[in-house]
Amino acid sequence: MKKKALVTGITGQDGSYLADLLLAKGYEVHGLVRRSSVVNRERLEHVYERARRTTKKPIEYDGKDLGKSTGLHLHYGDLNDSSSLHRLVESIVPDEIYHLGAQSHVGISFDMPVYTGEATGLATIKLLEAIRDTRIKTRFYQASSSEMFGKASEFPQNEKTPFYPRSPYGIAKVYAYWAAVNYREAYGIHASNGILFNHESPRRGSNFVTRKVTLGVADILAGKRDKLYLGNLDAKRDWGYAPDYVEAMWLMLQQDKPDDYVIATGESHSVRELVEEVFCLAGIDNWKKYVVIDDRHKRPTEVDYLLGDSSKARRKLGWKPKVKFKELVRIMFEHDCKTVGVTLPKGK
Ligand code: NAP
Ligand code: F7E
Repeated sequence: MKKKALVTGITGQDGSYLADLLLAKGYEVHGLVRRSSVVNRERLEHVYERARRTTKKPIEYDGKDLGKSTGLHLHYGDLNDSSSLHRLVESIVPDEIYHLGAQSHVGISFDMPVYTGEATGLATIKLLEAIRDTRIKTRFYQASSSEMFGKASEFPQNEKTPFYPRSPYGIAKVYAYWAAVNYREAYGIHASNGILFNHESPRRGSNFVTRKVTLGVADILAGKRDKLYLGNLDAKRDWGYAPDYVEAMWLMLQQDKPDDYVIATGESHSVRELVEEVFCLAGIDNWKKYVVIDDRHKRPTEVDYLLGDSSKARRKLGWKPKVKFKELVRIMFEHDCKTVGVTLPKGK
């Protein structure tokens, strides 16, 4: 029998890569999608396209079930609607639940703190309650974040580093982290936290800094704009590649015992280094001519420096990152140049 997985946040960066991975492994994949006025399935478009090619039939684009032809089933629901979560858990009876859905933008969480608390924090307990109430035997993955370390007290950060969140997003993730630990201890639920450091890709949302820079510089190369507005260039992050990181999520749920794992590259770079790297690939020497510091992109409290120690995951899961900073930046920038129709300068 095919294994069944339920993925929240399937339309997001990680959800779409995880869907690719699970479909390739032969899973029946169920995704929770929320209603919006425009049907938003861009990151899953290649799955639809494959189904169109193999069935040679047009696929109705109503954003719903494509199950038979793709193995991918989409269900309407919302993280803030516990009845929809309960119903899905009860009707699908998934072997594995990957809870990736969240209001995931740290800067925006200062503008929407209550909503972020509900969608990023409380929703985890709603899903765990659905598992507890239905008594199904499943394995649960919580998308925890390096933002929980925030104003970190030690470098690099590992599973034992104390949390000091610096945003409503970070606070909500700490709540969700402890919810997963508590339901594991109180009810014996197989719940694991992946404490993932920043991970990026060509599917990254355009208002996260890596994608904003690769898209922005591609636009500059194409002559579509001449300025890039950014906030704090001094912040340092441990940036990895999203497809590598979803593999770690899957590995966590294949373990007999649930546990918590840091997933990171072990390399940290500043936003300034990111900017320099992308402008260098574009063959533009004087990046300062194009970059404008805009206070609107600064946060009331910043996370200055993150660096992850993923030795536990390397040891116990056999996981390690395949793509590091320079290659990641190149993958993203090449993709964005292609999209706007420019080629990288010779020798780059
Ligand atoms: P993302 O691209 O922003 O995707 C978030 C997903 O959550 C989207 O599918 C979004 O749906 C869905 N969602 C948001 N609010 C919802 C609601 N109320 N009801 C139902 N669905 C909702 O985030 P990501 O980068 O893939 O990250 C995945 C998870 O890992 C998130 O929990 C994030 O906080 C966490 N995380 C990310 C990183 C990272 O560096 N990427 C690191 C650590 C942890 P729409 O498409 O409809 O908006
Ligand atoms: O910011 C600085 C900003 O928004 C990175 C999420 O996936 O990773 C992500 O959170 C840094 C910050 O990611 C701009 O101040 C400068 O210091 O790309 P970001 P994030 O806040 O680290 C963690 C692990 C998650 O869990 C989150 O879900 O870059 N920065 N100028 C800027 N950031 C943005 N967005 N835009 C700027 O113009």
